[in-house]
Amino acid sequence: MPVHNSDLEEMFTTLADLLEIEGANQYRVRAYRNAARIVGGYPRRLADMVQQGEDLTAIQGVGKELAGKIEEAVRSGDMTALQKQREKLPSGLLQLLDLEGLGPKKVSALYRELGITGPEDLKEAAGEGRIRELKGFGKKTEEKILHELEQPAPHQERRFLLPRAEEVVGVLQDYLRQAPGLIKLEIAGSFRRRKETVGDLDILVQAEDNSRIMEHFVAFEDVSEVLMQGETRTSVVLRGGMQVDLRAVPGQSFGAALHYFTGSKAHNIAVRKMGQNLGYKINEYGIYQGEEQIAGSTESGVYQAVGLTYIEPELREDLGELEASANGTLPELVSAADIRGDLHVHSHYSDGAESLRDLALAAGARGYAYLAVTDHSQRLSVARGLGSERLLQQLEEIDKVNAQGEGATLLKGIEVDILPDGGLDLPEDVLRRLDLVVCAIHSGFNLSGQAQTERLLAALEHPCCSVLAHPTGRMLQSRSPYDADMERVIRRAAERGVILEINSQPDRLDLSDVHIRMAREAGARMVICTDAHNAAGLDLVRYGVDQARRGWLKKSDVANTLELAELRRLLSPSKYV
Ligand code: DGT
Ligand code: CA
Ligand code: CA
Repeated sequence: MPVHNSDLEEMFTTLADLLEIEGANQYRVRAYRNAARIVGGYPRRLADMVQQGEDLTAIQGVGKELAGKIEEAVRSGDMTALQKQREKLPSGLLQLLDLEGLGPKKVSALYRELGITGPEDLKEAAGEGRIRELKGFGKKTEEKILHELEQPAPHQERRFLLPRAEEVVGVLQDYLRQAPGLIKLEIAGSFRRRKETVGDLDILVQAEDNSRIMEHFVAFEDVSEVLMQGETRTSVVLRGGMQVDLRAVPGQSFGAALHYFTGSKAHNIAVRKMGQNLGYKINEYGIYQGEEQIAGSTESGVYQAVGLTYIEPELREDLGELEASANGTLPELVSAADIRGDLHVHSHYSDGAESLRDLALAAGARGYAYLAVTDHSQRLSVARGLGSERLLQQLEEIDKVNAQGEGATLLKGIEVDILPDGGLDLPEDVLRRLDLVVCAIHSGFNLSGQAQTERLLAALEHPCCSVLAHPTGRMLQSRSPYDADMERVIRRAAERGVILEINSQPDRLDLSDVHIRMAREAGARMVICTDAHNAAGLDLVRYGVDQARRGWLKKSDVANTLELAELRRLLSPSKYV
């Protein structure tokens, strides 16, 4: 059974959650959270490294103990430490973590102070008004909990974040390529369109012998259920719940099928309509005029047949891309190679893993010209946020690292908390000493729409605010965006010259594609950042780039495609208006 990096990440996260609920030493909890982040963001498959006998302690942040746990998990599929911790605590507690607004700290208080062991107890206690008495909870929280518990479990189809889907694709693709007689293989569907979550995987093959491919596919070691097996289509469910549809098509239909199964459905329907207007019939096998197939072996042939130029998969949502293609106004989309640096990265001064020098070197090794160090500010004490004094020390060290001239140039920054009233968490005279000030909300997610909007607008008025990070606060699959009027916020940011972040963390991807378009239309500048907490995290930038592409961004829309001197010019005026 392949153990993916995301499986390891989940194990360490659960271990940290359980320890935190139990009230274990904060230091241990944090160590496992860091472990989760390291394995989750690691660019190579740890399972392969274990199998090849590589030394895991060579990975930054992985010591002997962690390496042992990873090896155990890869070999056995579980961790003894996690099993033990599971046995210690009621299993219902983990379910509580799924409720919005309940993190391990709150669950810990519920368990240890009120003896709540699961959703049933929680409902009872909330009904009796006992939750509001607890420190850190209030009447509002209690009402919210009750409300959530009373909702019928939402009938939600299960979706997977992109990195999770990529892991599966990586292993499965390698496996399928070993199949006898395989000619071509492409991944289609929402995965190819780079949507932030994927419902199921759609794989297309051309093969000499379809049934042999299908046999090979269902024999994949991770298949837990075969939903249907046919000559041209087979669907399976993998361990972990992901469905994979495999379709085999002949070469003369490969382009038409790739187009059809890439979608989106709305895009397909619009293209088909264009074809119909020209008197053609379009389906997943080809484009036909009467009985004769006039296109379909290549995807670009499909577009050409209906009078369009090729449309990138990220744009295929029927949101104007057909018109733009017909008019020759499709944007030349930004690409990962255009990115010249990262403007939102954490070091070991706050909750990151890396030293300043190592960050500069890692960024340099990626070919970046610059990297802004933006640790948390003091208010975020759980992340060891910096006060003025430590920030000033950091600035001195940045000067020293830059003076050595190795790697990328470090820029002086901070990820400063936006306080509930919209003020910033550090004095203005300190902020003025920085190259850029990344402003973000990390608490008070539940303010009313009006209060939250005003808070964000107030932050934009601050003379030092250069970037608004993860502007909507959404966490995919776990936290809704704040209640705020994003249209107003985006418009004001554009007017003030404040840059809006596209945060590349795969569970954030914030701004969303919709807000990116809104921002582009408002004339706002954007920046694609990783919010990395270790060097490997810099790789996540590609998810942000995908998101930017889905938002129709060109290179010139994205500030961190600029060379350093140009970037400095862009950043400095905002400090002095
Ligand atoms: P997902 O899996 O929910 O993340 O999203 P998709 O886009 O991968 O959707 P999926 O797997 O249901 O189908 C793959 C593609 O097949 C879809 O993007 C477009 C095409 N398709 C599916 N059903 C229809 C349909 O009824 N009409 C048309 N024209 N195309 C369809
Ligand atoms: Ca799909
Ligand atoms: Ca599908």
